Amino acid sequence: DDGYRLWLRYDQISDPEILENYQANLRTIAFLGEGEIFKTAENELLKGLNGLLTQKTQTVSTQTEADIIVGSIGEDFSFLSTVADENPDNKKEEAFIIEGFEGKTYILGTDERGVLYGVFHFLRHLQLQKPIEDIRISQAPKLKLRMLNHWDNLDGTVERGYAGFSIWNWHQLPEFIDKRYIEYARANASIGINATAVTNVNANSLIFREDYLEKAAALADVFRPYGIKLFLTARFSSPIELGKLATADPMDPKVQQWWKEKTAELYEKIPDFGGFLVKANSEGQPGPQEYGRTHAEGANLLADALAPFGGVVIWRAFVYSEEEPVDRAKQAYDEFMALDGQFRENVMVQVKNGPIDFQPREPIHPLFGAMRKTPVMMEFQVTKEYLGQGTHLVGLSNMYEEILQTDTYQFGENSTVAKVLDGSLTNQKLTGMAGVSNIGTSRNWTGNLFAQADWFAYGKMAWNPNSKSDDIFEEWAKLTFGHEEQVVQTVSSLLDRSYEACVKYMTPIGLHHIMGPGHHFGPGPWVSEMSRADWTSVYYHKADSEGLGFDRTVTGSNALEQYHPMLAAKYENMETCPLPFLLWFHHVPWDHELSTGNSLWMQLVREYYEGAEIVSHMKEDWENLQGMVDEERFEHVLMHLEIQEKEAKWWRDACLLYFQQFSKMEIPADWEQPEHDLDYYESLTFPYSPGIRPRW
Ligand code: BDP
Repeated sequence: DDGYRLWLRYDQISDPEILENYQANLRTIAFLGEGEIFKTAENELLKGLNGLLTQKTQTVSTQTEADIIVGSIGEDFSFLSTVADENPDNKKEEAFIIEGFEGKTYILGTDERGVLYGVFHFLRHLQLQKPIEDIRISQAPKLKLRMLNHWDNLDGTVERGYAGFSIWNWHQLPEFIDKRYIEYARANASIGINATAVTNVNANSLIFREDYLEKAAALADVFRPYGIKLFLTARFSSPIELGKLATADPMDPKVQQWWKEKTAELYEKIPDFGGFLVKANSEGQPGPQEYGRTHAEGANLLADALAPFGGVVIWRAFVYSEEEPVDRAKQAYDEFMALDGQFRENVMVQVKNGPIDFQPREPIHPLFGAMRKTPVMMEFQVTKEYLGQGTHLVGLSNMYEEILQTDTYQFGENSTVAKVLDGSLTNQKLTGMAGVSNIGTSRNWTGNLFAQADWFAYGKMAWNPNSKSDDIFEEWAKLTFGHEEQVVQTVSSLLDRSYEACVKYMTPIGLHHIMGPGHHFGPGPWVSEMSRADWTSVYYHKADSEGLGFDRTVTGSNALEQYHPMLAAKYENMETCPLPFLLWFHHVPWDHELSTGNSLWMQLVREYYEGAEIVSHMKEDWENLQGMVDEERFEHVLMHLEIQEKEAKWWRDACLLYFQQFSKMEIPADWEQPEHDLDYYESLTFPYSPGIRPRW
């Protein structure tokens, strides 16, 4: 089994009794609706049932003849409790209900997308072998825009992609439609994703040339029947590069006109185009600041061009200033808080989960809940730039959950990030989440098979940011590997333990940004020479003979003041700051005794060892599944776990040897000692590490 089918494996239901019950009760369907997306729902349901029940499901024209009725939520069905109970969710866009009533199963949506999501949910319900008699499900997405961001370049490479090349074959589009585009849309729709930005945020203006717009339009045509809207990244200097104008100044009427015309051309080709995703004045990308204009002025330029067509601008808050800041963690807040209230109504600000950059663990970004007049959207990583890239098994769902459930306190207690995102606290009309895609040309889509779980989990969290990781793990395990108990248990537990393990063997106790330079592969706490100080490791860990960690309290950069005082209070005291964030906020003496009773040095040593040890246990647990998982997937995962075990030790040994130079303290002599000396680790180079950022 090569994993190509993802979680959509419609093999025959394995439990014979359940199969018999489904076969007897799900023989005929009445489809009461029409439209392109409704048609997709029809095809998907038939395809899924035919596979799961290994029988030919019949389409019938009347409700009386039907076992399953697929249609719209409305008065005709007021006899169903899910329709009658005045649940406000039942009226929201994209909502669905599934209910069993007098021997029939009803799958109804508020709109076509709702029907499609209901159908996929029902198929999953069957895959999970749950009873259908008293089924009663009512769901609506909590966020409106649930999108993937592909960092895919037009030349076919993927920035920070570890699953091969881009699945978009720009060269052969628009004529050649790879079957994968359809499978991609299907997989996304099955977990509720309804938007995708197919080009890299480090953008190329070529995408706006007429022939490339035709190519993009061909993709949009594939996605439309699956309810997915296409977005493109907009390079701010496009009016110069493509339009041959002398400037891209947002206040210049010619520039404004250029964007208006380009946008109109786009909508002619893609009538349901979603809008622009923009990275500006960050890591060399052009932006409004070059003309003395603000991010808001830049975003509004594009927003005005999109407004007549209903499009939105997603403006990223991941910014770098020209001068190097005292604390990089403060930058986005400093720049964007001042602009709150200045953005047009159709602008969303997209904020990474933490203030630095997708580190293994970060506290929440201070903009969540603080920026109130602007819809703030989450940007999570699904790819694993700093989390083991393509090789390590690291279930990101626990990280998503940790961030989403963190209390911002911005509107009193229990103002979690999840609530900020769903707009309920600030009455936002636009809400959303973006995930940086981990998909590529690998046969199994994500390179590492277990990375499929991150794509799946991301979709679930975007649909409902209050989803529970444990449920997601178990569900993914069953959908992907079947129902055998030990398999389900092991797969779920690997996913569950892996995130904490990775944080421990890479960046325990709040360390961050200590990876290899450029490619970001492997440990590099010694990195000190880069074109910017805030790209080095020493800038972040600040190891010296006294201690370790970045003081972000009042005695240091005071980044803490960007948080609500109640949240800041949790972090501000070295004695009470939770250990996972200790070195993020404090410079702690090596011999300082922590709440665990260990000195900082010993805690660091313990955590690095513990992280590596968990990986060894994970590998052993997987080995015990031999014979219970097909050989191809078994070997695939095992080989990756072997690499991970080796690399976890590499991280541990390299980091501890490096920090030991400052602490001058010992690793207990009876513990496994580092295999090599520090010089060896520092001398390693990785010229062809995958996923590297190409020059733009
Ligand atoms: C960093 C990546 C870089 C991206 C950047 C971004 O190293 O490749 O371009 O984020 O998000 O994590 O724009």
